[in-house]
Amino acid sequence: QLDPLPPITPEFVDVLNKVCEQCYTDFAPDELEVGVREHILQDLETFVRRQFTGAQLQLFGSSKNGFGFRQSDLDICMVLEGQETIDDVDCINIIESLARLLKKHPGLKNILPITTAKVPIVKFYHVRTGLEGDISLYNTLALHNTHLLASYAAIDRRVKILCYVMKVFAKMCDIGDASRGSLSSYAYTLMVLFFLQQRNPPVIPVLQEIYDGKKKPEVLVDGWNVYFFDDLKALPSRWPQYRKNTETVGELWLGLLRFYTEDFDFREHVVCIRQHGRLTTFNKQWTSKYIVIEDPFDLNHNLGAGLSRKMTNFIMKAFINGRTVFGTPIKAFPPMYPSQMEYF
Ligand code: 3AT
Ligand code: MG
Repeated sequence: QLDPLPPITPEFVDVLNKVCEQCYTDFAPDELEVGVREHILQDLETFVRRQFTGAQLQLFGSSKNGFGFRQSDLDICMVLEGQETIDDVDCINIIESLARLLKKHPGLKNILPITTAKVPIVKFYHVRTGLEGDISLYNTLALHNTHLLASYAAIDRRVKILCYVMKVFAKMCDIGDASRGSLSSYAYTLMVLFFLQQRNPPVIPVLQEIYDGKKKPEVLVDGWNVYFFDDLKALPSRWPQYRKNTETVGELWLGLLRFYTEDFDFREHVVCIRQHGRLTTFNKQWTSKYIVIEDPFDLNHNLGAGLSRKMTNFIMKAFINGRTVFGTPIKAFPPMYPSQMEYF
């Protein structure tokens, strides 16, 4: 029941390219803002060490993966020096006492421990910058998936731009907030990366499938193999398809919307960035869900698991509308209103 799309003229590809580039320049933080985040982190670490000697704080998520917005939250992971892991009871206790400590920090407000979530956190609001943030403990896999996403972002400028466009699209269509029953930014980023790996010729490789010798190296974290090829300087000689794809971001963006509405069979296939070969919902025994996105490291984790049927339909409709809007030539898209910009 998809509308047929008219042929895409070179002029319209130009418009699409401009819209995509604009998304990136409007929303990407500059170096100053990156510095501010590091500064807040340092200050928090010093403060937390008053009570937790040997505490080490690290930024992850979009502050580090290359797809951050000016107003993105601060995702912080805390570990204690000399301690490898933590059990659930200790974790909740530390989160609660961390919350009590942070309440004494003059620069923070709205301290809220959340101990019932799968990953317990303390939420906070940083008054001077207006940034929100949360601290989790031993969220080691998240540090690794952040590094994986950052590596993909560093391979090709188009990766970065498309991930921004996707995040803006998701926020604008109201389909990008996992805490309200839709999908997280992380999930949408995985969808973009998967599309870029499946494109012919591919824009990016499958970094988890590049290694020396016959067997994939094993780097175990929480029982999962987090190995991936991260020597990006060596990539051109290790990946024969390097820079073979010469499409523009505009073509790729429309290509992505068409891929997820025309080609990809959600009922049967899994969005899976750790292997190039097809993975089916049947393989994973995840047939009861319509949107299935496998975490690249925690293979038991389906990022679409929390979606209701209604939300799934809502997300699919956003993609179908997106395909029509971005696939129908007009002279130019109207500029965004400042009030819409502030939304991010
Ligand atoms: P925003 O710019 O904040 O929207 P983000 O990439 O920082 O994008 P989140 O703040 O939602 O996304 O998440 C922070 C990081 O936590 C991103 C990823 O490393 C990890 N993460 C988030 N959701 C999941 C998930 N469902 N499974 C595994 N890791 C996750
Ligand atoms: Mg974040």
